[in-house]
Amino acid sequence: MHIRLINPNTTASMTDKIGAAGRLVAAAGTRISATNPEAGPVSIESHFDEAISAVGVLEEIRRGDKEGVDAYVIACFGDPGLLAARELTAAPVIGIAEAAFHLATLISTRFSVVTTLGRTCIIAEHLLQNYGFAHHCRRVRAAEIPVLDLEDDGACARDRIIDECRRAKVEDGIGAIVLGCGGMADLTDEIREAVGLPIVEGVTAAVKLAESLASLRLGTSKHGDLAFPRPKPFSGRFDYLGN
Ligand code: 2AL
Repeated sequence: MHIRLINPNTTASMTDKIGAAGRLVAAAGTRISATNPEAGPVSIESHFDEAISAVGVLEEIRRGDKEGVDAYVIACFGDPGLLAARELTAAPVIGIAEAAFHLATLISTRFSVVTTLGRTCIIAEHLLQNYGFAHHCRRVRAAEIPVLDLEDDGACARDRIIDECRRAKVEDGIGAIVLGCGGMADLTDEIREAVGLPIVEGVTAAVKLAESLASLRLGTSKHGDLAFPRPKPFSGRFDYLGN
């Protein structure tokens, strides 16, 4: 089974980290590969970044299908391009936010999310509402770190995340915390030990869900709205997408 982790931003060190986190939890016999788009934002921390990154995600899905990938993970906490990706492929596609929310509800009645910058909290809040998880989430919190601080060992990002998780544990009345960025994928064990709560991390959650779906031979439904897009010409620089 080949699972492709798509990091929607173009920072190669984060892509490598996401791949390594996936390999640590993958079953024997599961192949994990990690890619990122050739072009797009180096980090995703706004609606604009998300919109641009979605095109790169969809290009990676097209490439993966030509290579025979069995399941995909979109490894950014806004799940950019998720439904469009599902239209493009018959393989399962899992977003890390939806994966983490699902797993958090199986081990706690209430959870909080700890993400990067305050301005991105609304992205997670919209997803919670759209996915039907809003009642399970007490609060979306920000450690106020830019995403790329997670790539910089000297930036104390880990300590700020742990501080915010400790505040969530004391103030939110929760049983678990969801980490709100793909770049946090290597921090789960340290944060769990420092905070003393179950810490649900989306990349690893999504890998296990993708493995489950693929091994159950459950692919994205091609009946209804997730059917392949209707063939049509695309103009200008998107003409390669047309048929
Ligand atoms: C993210 C993420 O997971 N990757 C990225 O570049 N931005 N999300 C976030 N809330 O910071």
